[in-house]
Amino acid sequence: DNLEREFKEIDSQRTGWHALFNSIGMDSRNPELTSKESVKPCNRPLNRYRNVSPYDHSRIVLLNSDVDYINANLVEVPLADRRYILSQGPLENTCGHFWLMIWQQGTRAVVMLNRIVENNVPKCHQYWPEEKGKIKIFDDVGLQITLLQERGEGFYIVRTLLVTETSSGDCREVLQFHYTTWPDFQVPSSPAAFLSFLAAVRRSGTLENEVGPAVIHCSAGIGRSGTFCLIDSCLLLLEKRIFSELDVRSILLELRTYRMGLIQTADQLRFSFLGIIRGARKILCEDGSFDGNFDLDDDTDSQMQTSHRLDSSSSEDEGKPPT
Ligand code: PTR
Ligand code: PTR
Repeated sequence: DNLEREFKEIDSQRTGWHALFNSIGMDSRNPELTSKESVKPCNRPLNRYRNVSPYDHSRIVLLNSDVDYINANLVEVPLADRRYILSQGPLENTCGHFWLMIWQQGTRAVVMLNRIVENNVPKCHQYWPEEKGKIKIFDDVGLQITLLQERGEGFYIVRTLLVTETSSGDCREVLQFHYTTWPDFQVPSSPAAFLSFLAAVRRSGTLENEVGPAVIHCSAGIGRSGTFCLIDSCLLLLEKRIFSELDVRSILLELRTYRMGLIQTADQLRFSFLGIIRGARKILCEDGSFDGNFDLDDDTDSQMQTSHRLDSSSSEDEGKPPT
């Protein structure tokens, strides 16, 4: 309720969300945290965008491999008992590293929030086989990936992939939840759509602590991926009733100490509040018992609609993949 009051208050001010977003800091880099590995000459070609680097302290280190670097961080929310790996969308020369990370970290799901090509610009390399039964082989890391199953759910697709270590024959199934309708620097069509996607990921059990951290990625792995993690972790904190009042801003600042630039626009920040409020209503409904299902029946609360669009000042600035 406090959150809802805060939301309405910020919404009522013409520059409210931009002001809040700016107060959190447009400058995505935390000056106290280093990203020395990412700028080493050997690692530069492994970054999709030159202005998006993993902090050294939380970067994922690849083991037993010629290359130990990948543009990905472990992002933790200790109070919610949640961990995620946030990663850039793989480049052609980092797809093997991406799968090696998944294999070594015990990951059970990949949450992909972008499309391979957006506005005619490649945003991510096709890192999984496109046809059922087909295999993609990554000799550089000794892994092969098979597409076992693919199920369309309208605005997202769930794929079952099999990761096999070529040398031992050991294998593990990994689910990929692919949200196909969320343009970069923008927000999903509605909180209800996003929350039903989140509920599907949660139901699979792949975000739980008994398995390795899920890999969340978009193109840069900061804007859309940050929005996903902020909503999920804030809802989890509410479910666990850790706080009587939830301070979304400070949770975001905390998340940003693990990976830079999480949440890229004022509109994504507004959408996060919206998702948390809508999700929290479901959690805190009637008897207070939460069935783990965010599928919402009504999405018509006019004041909460996303039709209130911010004229986002951020123009699309595509970083070129390093050459
Ligand atoms: N160089 C790009 C920029 O700053 O515009 C990097 C970038 C690209 C940042 C996409 C964020 C992006 O969005 P997302 O993290 O949602 O893929
Ligand atoms: N050909 C690359 C480009 O698209 O700009 C060259 C390049 C990329 C050079 C990244 C340097 C880069 O890293 P940094 O910005 O850290 O110097």
